[in-house]
Amino acid sequence: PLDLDNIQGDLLSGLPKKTQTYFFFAITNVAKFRHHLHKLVPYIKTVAGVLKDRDAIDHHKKNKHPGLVPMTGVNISFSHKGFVKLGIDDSSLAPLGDEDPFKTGQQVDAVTNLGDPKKSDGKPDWDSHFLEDIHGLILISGESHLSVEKKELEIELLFGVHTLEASIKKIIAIRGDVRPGAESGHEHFGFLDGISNPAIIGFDKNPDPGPVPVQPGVLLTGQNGDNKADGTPNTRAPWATDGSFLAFRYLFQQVPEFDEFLKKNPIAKDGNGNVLTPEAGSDLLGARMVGRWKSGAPIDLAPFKDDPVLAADPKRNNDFFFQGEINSQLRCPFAAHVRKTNPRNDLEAPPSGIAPIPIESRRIMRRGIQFGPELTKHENTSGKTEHGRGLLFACYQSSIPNGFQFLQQSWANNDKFPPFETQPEDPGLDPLIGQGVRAMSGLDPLAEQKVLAMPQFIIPKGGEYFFAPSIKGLKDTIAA
Ligand code: N7H
Repeated sequence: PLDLDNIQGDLLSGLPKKTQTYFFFAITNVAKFRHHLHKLVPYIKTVAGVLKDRDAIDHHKKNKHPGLVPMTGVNISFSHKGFVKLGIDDSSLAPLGDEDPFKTGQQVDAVTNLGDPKKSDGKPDWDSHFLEDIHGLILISGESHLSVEKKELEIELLFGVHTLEASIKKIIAIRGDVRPGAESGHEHFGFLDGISNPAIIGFDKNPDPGPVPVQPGVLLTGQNGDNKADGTPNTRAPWATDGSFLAFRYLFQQVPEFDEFLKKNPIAKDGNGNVLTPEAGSDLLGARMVGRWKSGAPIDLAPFKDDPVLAADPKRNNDFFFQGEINSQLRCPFAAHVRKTNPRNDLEAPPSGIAPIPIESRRIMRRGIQFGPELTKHENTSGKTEHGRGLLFACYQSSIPNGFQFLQQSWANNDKFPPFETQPEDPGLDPLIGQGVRAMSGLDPLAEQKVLAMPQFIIPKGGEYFFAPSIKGLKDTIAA
């Protein structure tokens, strides 16, 4: 069984949050840092701690108490540069050696593999904070700004920030917030997010119907399923087990521009030939780019009309496989964001004569939170972004080359993926996160071969790869 007291809480359960601060730091004094980190360990919320918090939240709701239960959750992770600074041998975390994205860091990976736009100096066109050497990331989540700000101050004090005792320097702290009111749980384009994450064998006791549960090692280092690309198990140093890699991306979203695009390109008729109003045609276009309606209902099950009841039913809203759709984009375009990033039966049950490709090792655990303000009236009328907003994208996996990097590079940025279709048209890039010349087919259900070009709606402005160690790893090795 998994040791839930040894695993950081965000990995398996997700820290409960209405708001969350991402605190990026550099280590300035190694000896002091170890001492301070030792004092931080009791603050760290484990999976067991999160389960207790969730019980408290359920109890609060059941008894119809007003407001939210005050709580915070702290987790910590380190970049390769951080381990180097600390003098810790992290080679077992980078089985690909000098090619390993954890070792090169995301700044290099962004321009060599992820396809991020770059500047004339060869560096990615990022917020300057992410061009600095980031050694670690502290996540602080909670139910209110007050709780999280208080906790952040406490942690800064603990690390002596702004004093002679300082062991770290704050590079940047970014606050994310769940969106207000009815938009809670929806990302800035308006789509419900956080529906599909892998269920974990031995941890999720009654997983909802959907993709098959994955071995714990898809997420956790040193567990069954923590494999190299060739399927053989990774060998991790003892301190580096029960941890997970955190791929962070600072992604800005062009929301008014996205809305304008939908408005300008409404789909004329649904797949049954019914004429759509311009609004309904724009909604269908958005749903076909994402693969779900804004409500969260998957278009594989509700192809031409939103179904809010389906969307709200956890027993049904992730139970689809693009079945019977091989070689067809009628219900869902091949390049739709959720089909690109989790192709389900496109690879696992391909057309007869082609060997299935298991995608267990490609599953990622998505966390993350929205940042930035709601759209202003002026942005709405001008159709132009005036305030930065988007997603603090974060996902966990036991291997970045198998997980995030693969999804971005080999799937989202690859116009020929998924590969087994015999249509004359290519699927195209992921319309949201694909880097390159963004165009996709399949948006018009009655003219699948028609290709629609689109601008960049999501702009990467930073990121790094981190490793979130176990509590034992923190106590006995990193802080020792
Ligand atoms: Fe994506 N969006 O609002 O359109 N994503 N995503 N994502 N995403 C998903 O099923 C979004 C990004 C995945 O199992 C949903 O829970 C936005 C990156 C994966 O069926 C929505 C951004 C990567 C899934 C969005 C963004 C992924 C997924 C449907 C950036 C990895 C699950 C909700 C600003 C490289 C697929 C749900 C599955 C779902 C959106 C980024 C991957 C609505 C706005 C960078 C694996």
